[in-house]
Amino acid sequence: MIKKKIIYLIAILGLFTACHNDLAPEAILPIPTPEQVAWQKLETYAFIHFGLNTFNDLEWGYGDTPASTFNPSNLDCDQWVSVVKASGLKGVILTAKHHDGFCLWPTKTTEYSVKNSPWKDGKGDMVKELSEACKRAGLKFGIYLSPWDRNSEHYGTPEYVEIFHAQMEELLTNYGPIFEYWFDGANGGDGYYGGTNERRSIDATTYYQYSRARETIKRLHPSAMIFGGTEADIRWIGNEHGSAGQTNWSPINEDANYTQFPYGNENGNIWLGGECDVSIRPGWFYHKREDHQVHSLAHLTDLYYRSVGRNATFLLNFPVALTGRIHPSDSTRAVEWHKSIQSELRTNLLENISVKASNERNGSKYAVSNSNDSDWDSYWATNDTVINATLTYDFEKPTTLNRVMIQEYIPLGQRVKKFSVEIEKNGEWISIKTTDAMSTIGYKRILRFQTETADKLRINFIDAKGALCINNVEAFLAPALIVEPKISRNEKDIVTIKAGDIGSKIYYTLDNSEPTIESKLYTAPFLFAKKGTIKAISYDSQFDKKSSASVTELDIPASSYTVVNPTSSRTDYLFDGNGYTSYQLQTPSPELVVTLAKEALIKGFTYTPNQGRDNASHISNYQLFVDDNLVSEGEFSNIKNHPIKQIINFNSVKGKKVKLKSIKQINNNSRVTIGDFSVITE
Ligand code: FUL
Repeated sequence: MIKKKIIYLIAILGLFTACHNDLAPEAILPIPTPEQVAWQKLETYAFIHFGLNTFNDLEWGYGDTPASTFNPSNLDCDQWVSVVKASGLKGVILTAKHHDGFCLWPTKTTEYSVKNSPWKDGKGDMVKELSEACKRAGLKFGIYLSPWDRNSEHYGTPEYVEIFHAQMEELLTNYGPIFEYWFDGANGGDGYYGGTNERRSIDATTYYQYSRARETIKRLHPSAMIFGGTEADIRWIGNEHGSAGQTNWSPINEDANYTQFPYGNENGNIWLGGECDVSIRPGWFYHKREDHQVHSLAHLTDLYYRSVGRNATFLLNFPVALTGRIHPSDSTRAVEWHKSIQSELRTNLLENISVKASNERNGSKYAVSNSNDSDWDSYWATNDTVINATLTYDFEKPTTLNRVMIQEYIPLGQRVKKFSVEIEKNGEWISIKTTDAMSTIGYKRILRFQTETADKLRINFIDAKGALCINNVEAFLAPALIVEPKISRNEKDIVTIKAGDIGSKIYYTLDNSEPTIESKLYTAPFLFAKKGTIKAISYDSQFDKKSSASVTELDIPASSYTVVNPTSSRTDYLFDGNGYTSYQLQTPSPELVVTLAKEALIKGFTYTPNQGRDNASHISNYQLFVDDNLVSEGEFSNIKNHPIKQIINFNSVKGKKVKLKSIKQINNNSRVTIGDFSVITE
């Protein structure tokens, strides 16, 4: 009798568990809103930086150049849109107003806009032109409106806040659906401000009234994602080079600081997916001098894996040129990049392959076959208590692969903390060889590893915050992509060229011609103690493939400089072609004084900030003297968030003695460092 009762109880319990497990796994908080999920699925979209800065050759205009300077000769938003589309990007965000305050639409709030420019006799509206071009092409449209306004006389007062909100209202009511609204965090302080030319500081957390801004945006565009400000839907990834942390949680704590942005937080209390922004060239705005510095195909492809492949989105910027069109070098590269990714991830080797799971949640809805069907909304799940399990894919014949993509079903939260990938080869299981961390997954994780031929593929989910919910696993064989070489010249004027891949050969030219495999073969470092341009390619004979060319313009040799002040043998760090080795200047009057071996026509200089992790000691405002005459002064705009080599040009002057003086460092830091320094000569 007792036995019967026990059997009955077990049966009831079994039924209960079965029914219970038929239910979807419980969400693990925080979870994304449906709009945040839809945004993440866009994966890649474009930025356009265009405005007065373009015509002033600046990154951050001061707000003092007349609106009449804005004069694109051949503006064509359809050309931008066709480049964006051909690059596989799903939308465009336009800098409707950058920090200089110049508005690309005929706003009622200020005279500082296209309406006072010669473009279309002041009758043009670029926000309208681009939003309509996007509609025609089926692309999404987004707005960047800089809160900081270096032109407005009212900046810093309550009046400006009203102007700022009125600008937002105009942009949100007149230009159709907005998918993303971008508030920039930069607040540099000094500006023109109606001619007062002074420093104005505000508390960005309260001054701009971001809750009110959020209400307006969501009232008019409920599904728009807000970037920046105090009430955002998505988060900046913490750098401007387009790369997320190896571990990247979408959850993060509300009060997180910038250092946590690349990684998020396993126990974060809000869901804020990461967005990786990067320009296709060093600067955000167009500068002719960067025409040969468009990022290489290999670099951009790498960034795709470091952003989308690490649970973030990728925002790729096009600095529109003075004509009003995207430069051909940028458009060609962006389309090549899209094709390269398509070819790397073309054929899913796991499609319809037999797969077994070590655990399957009760109920047919969560079957393991959901992990490699083509339906995003179906997923494989484990029972509630099972947080580690394996998936094994059995190839029918030996299959060669070097990429694995895994996706979690994020509407139920991000769960996986640790996993590993193995392949079975001749009956033996071995781990794949990769430098990628196998920690978080989130919306999408793509691992790159050494090419292997396998009979089976196994994914071990080792630790998670709850039952596993995996909606997609794919594998690919990406063709080899040859990485361009790195060229550098040291303090002894010795040039070294390093290949990006083991096994590639390097060919180079010194006469500005394009290198081919007929050019000079690089075998060892060589002396190059003169001004000139070195171009080099890597070539892999195994695949008969070459990289894009690296181009390095070298000015007068390091041996032509004598450092007069400071006197230290370590000042050779300033000329060693390596921004990671830096020299610290002495305060309170931080300056570098050099003399050249002979008089030269000097037309500019370059300052490479320390490329190491210490970014607090960069010069933000400088003066440059030639033979004791002040020839240039100004700011290194955006150096804090984007510490790239700064190139300053001026009208050429003859001289021999050059002094670079730091007037101010970022955050008023007392330390001053220089990674590299060089003059630019005629
Ligand atoms: C930064 C700005 O200061 C840059 O100029 C650029 O617009 C970039 C996207 O954001 O914070």
